[in-house]
Formats: sequence, structure tokens, C-alpha cells
Amino acid sequence: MATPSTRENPEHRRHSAAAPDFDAVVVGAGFAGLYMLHRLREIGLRVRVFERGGGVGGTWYWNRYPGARCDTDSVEYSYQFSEALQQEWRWTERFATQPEILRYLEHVAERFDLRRDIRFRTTVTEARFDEGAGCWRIATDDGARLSATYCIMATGCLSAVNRPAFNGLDRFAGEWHHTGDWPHEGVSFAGKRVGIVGTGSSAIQSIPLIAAEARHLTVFQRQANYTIPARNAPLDAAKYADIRARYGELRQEAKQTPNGCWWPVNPAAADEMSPLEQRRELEARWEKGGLRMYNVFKDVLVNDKANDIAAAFIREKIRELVHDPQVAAQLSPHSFIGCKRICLDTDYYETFNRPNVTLVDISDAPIEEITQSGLRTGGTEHALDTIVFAIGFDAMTGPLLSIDIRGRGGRTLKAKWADGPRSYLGLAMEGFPNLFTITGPSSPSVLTNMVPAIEQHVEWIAACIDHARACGRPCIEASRAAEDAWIAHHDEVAAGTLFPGCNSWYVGANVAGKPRKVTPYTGGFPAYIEKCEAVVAHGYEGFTLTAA
Ligand code: N01
Repeated sequence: MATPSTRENPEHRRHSAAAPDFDAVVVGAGFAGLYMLHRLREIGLRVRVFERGGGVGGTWYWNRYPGARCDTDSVEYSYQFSEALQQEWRWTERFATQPEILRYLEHVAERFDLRRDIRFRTTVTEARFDEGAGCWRIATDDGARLSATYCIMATGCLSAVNRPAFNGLDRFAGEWHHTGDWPHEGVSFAGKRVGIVGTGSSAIQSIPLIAAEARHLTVFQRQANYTIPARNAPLDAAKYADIRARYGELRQEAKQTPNGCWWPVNPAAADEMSPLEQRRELEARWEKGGLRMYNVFKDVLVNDKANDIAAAFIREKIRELVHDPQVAAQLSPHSFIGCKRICLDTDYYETFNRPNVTLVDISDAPIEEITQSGLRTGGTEHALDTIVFAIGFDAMTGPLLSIDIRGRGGRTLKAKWADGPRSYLGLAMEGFPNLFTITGPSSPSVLTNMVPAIEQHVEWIAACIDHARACGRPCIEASRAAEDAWIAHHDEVAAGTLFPGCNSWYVGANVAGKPRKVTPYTGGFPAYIEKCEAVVAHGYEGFTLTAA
């Protein structure tokens, strides 16, 4: 089918006072955008989705680096809104690889016929609320201009790449890549001297695979991270059949846990256990693998003494696994465990026993510059053919602030968030009517299993829009008082945890100049769901619904 010319295409004309072009615009076609489109269609809305990538998948479209895989069990990191989908899809491994998750999302897009409403390779650059017309005016990088009553940001929490800003990068003669924007054709490391900057999840997953292929790998570490063996394996057929038989019940159980996951939560605080009981609990969780170390003691994330016990246990494991005591010491983190995202690995610490791997501690000697033939730190130049930047993301607020969003009176989101993000439940904001954020700042988002968190938001937003339209008051806006109260509660809960005490992307510490603030809600998934449900039960308490 021929593409309509600019003149014929309604998305390329500026709109006047006529009815909006669409009922809703959704930005992003990852887990959140796909399900949002599906739900909005179900309630009868005309929807346009814009997606920057050339296909669906969001984070799973871009993060194609070696070893990329999910750190949440595949049987849980998947949609539950469709029992048929849940029954027909077959995961192959405990932790799915990026290609498998991408295949899953492509399957979802096909199965629910979603692609016809998605415009790919199109970045939304502006979203402005037109108070006169009561709609959002959207602009894209390919010149499209259109209007919609509702604007829903399904932009993801980790989709704005932290671009390398090192002096001299432009004169580097070799090749360089960012893990979050990896070439689709792959990268060959054979025979190469490779440097990797960063030791977060992306680096920890890719380092063992790059080391196995490269001539030499140099790892530049600023802060060491805690990582637990993933213990990935093919899914056991009998266990998987049992899960599928009880999927609904298990999903409900997960929603009762702070992280929205099936892993067992220890009901005991560390000081309610003997040293032997603590040890057994730690060993069991280390042996089982996965992120269950988050719940090893009830108080591990709020009590520094409990946290010290878990942290010391991991440091002991590092000393057992890494042959060189000096390297083991450098790999041992000194921060609280869990206040930076715990990583999962396959043979990460063991990789530092290889003769072709060198660890360079840059905690006291930041990278000075990239040279034509490598990288200089601490006055020493390291000769490199390829540099991998595994330096993470401008998390949670970055994807939203990369769009010029303007609410009532032309007020920018950037101005509203100058001292850190403010929102009612991470769903909506005062001054920005009919704008919703899926897993936005101040919702549990990255501290829970993302897919159920996304589904809960999508369903809440769809029900809210449906209600607003049905009662003839389609314009819905969070009140300043409700937003203030939520942020006060959010900040108070966060202050009672260990999260403020770490330089992590949860607090924005990894991006220069970003206001420091614990951004995800730390009160747990059940408390959050309860609050969202109470808001609805009290007639959308904290929101104002108006006719225009
Ligand atoms: O990014 P990160 P990531 N000079 O921010 C270092 C999710 N994820 O892409 O710790 C030198 O964690 C930085 O150092 P420091 C998961 O939620 C999930 O690895 O800030 N170093 C750090 O070591 C994860 O938490 C999965 O001192 C610099 C590293 O780069 C999140 O994404 C897989 C630097 C960045 O680590 C982000 O993970 C992968 C500089 N200028 C990711 N700037 C799965 O589910 C930064 N660093 C499997």
C-alpha cells in the first residue's frame, strides 16, 4: 500500500478546532504500550501508538548485547491478562533471553492484531495540552502533527540511554557500542582487545561472554555490585505444567508480596533468627539463585545490621570464587545490598580468574579521556580495539523529560520536576489533564516484577478513562493536594529504607545534575494496589473530573 503524501495524511496537518484526530495517543510499544493499545481498543477508543524502534518490544528491542536476559523468572515476567495467551505460550528457560522475550512480544502483537495502529520508527518530540480544545497536540520527528483527548506515556523506566560523554570519544579509531543500543547485526570480539566501562546488570551479563570471545577484556569498574548466581536452566516440563494449571492462583499470590514475585518472603527479621538459621536462609537463597536475596530477612532493606549480614555473606562468596585476593577485594561491594539493583549472573566472578581478563578499579581515578587507540585512566593508557559502554540509563524520568511535555498554561514537565519528579501515584499529574504515565515515578515500577506492575497501571488507566467518558466528564486531572499527600507519603516511606544511602540510578545518582530522590515507591506492591483501588472506590478521590 502506498504511503499517503504529506498533504493527504491527516497526521501531517495542523489541527484546528475540530474533534481530536484520535481518542488516545500512546507513546511506546513495549510491554506497556502494547497492552494499553489492546485495553483502549476494548473500551472502544480510536488509538494511535508511536514507537521509536523499528518493531515492538521497547527495552527488549534495543538491549541486544551478549547475554541479555531477564532477571525475573520467565513464567512470571509475562502477561496474565489473557489466560489463552498464558496457556499457549511456551517459555524454554527459567530466565528468558532477550531474543525469546522479543519473540513473545512479537507474538502478542500478532495475536491481538496490534501492529495496524502502531507507527514505527517515529519519535514523539512534543506533547502540549491545548486548553481551548481540551486535547493533547502531539508532534513527531517525522513532521506528523495530530491531536488526541488522552495521551498515555508508555515510555518505559530504562529506555533513555546514558550516552557516553567522555572527552575524546570522537577520535577513537576502534568501534564502540552502548549495551542499551546494541547493533542488530551483533558485534564480533574475536581477536580484539576489548574494554568495558561499567559493572551493572548489563555488564555483569555480558562480561563472561565477551571474555570467552575476545583476545583480552579490561573491565573498568567505578563501584562494585552485588551479583547472585542466576542458576538459569531449561524449564522442567512437569513443573511448568503444574504452573500453567494453577497460573491464576499463583499470579494472585504474587500480588500479595512486596515485589510482586512468587519467591518466598522470609517473615522473620534477622535478629529473630539464630546465626545458624540466618546462614541456612542465605545459603538456600544463594543456591536457588535469582533475586530472592531481596527477601532473605524481613528487614534486609530497612535495617543496616540485617543488611550487613547478607552483604558479608556475599563478600565471603566472592572470596571463595575469585582466586586473586586483591581482585576479590576490588570486586567486593561496600554499599548496602539491594539499595542498588541486585544483579544476576552466570560465571561473573569466575570470569576474573581467566588469564585474558583484567579488572581496573577506577573508583579513585575516573576515566580521563578516550584516546585514538584506547582509554586513559589514572595516567595509564589502555590500548583497546573495541569499547563497550555498559553505563546504564537516565532512569525513570529520562524517557519522559526527553519529550517536550507542556500542560496547562504551557508549563513544562521539566519545570514541574525541577526538584525531582512529582506525581499522583505515578499515574497522573496536577496541571497535566488527561496525561497518564504507565509505571511513572513514585509508583512501585522497578522495585516490582515489571509486567504485573504494567498490567495494573494499564487496567487502572483504561477503567479511569472509561469512567470519565461514561459520566460525561472526560477531562480528568490530579489535584495538587492529592499529589502533595502522595509525594509526602512516598518520601516518608523511602526515608525509612536504606535506598537513600546508595549512589544508584534509583536515586538519580548516575546522571550528573539530576535531582537526588528515591524515585520508585518503596512501600511494596500490595499497599500500592490497595491505595489505587481505594481511590476508585471513593469516586476517583484526588482527581477532578470535568466536562471539558
Ligand atoms: O546500568 P547500571 P545497567 N564512568 O546503571 C557505571 C536493568 N537491567 O545497564 O555504579 C565509569 O546499573 C556505573 O558505575 P556506578 C536493571 O534494572 C535489567 O547495567 O554508577 N563508570 C555502573 O557500574 C539494571 O539495574 C537486566 O559507580 C560509569 C554502570 O556503569 C538496570 O537495567 C539486564 C560511568 C551502569 O550500571 C541498569 O543496568 C540489564 C562513568 N562515567 C539491565 N557512568 C535484566 O533484567 C556509569 N558508570 C536482566
